[in-house]
Amino acid sequence: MKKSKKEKIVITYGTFDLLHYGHINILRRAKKYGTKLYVGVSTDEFNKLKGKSSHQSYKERVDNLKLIKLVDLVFPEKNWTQKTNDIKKYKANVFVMGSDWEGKFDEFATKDCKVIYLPRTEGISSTELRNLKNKK
Ligand code: C2G
Repeated sequence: MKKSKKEKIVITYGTFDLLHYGHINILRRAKKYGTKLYVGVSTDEFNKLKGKSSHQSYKERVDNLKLIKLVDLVFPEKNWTQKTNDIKKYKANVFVMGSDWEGKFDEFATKDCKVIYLPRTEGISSTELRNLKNKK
């Protein structure tokens, strides 16, 4: 992908099930590290591999993210190893994840792309929201 010299690409990944303010918070803070924010969304198949279930389908999760103004591109996350290629392909400068992943993606840092972890937002999670729905 081409990018202008002034552009600084931030890349991040997640399931983003039942999109909530914890997700919005990390996307907002991530965007501050650059000019464009690219989001890799776990496909339903990859979620199974991760041992995660989601209430919403991949398409529903992607459609919600596309409505967020600060998100410039949404693409599928299909496996653990694609990050090396994504960073190259999208010319990412900063790779952001929440602190629940602290240290897990350090291997993807390059001379052009740093990996940073931002504190998770307390008191909200997709799991809690799924549980609330199931209790109804
Ligand atoms: N997050 C957060 N605060 C919360 C909940 C989530 O900051 N209360 C962050 C997570 O730390 C992550 C992003 O929001 O950076 C997306 O979270 P999930 O949808 O739970 O993503 P996950 O299933 O952990 O997928 O290869 C990486 C994975 O695909 C991450």
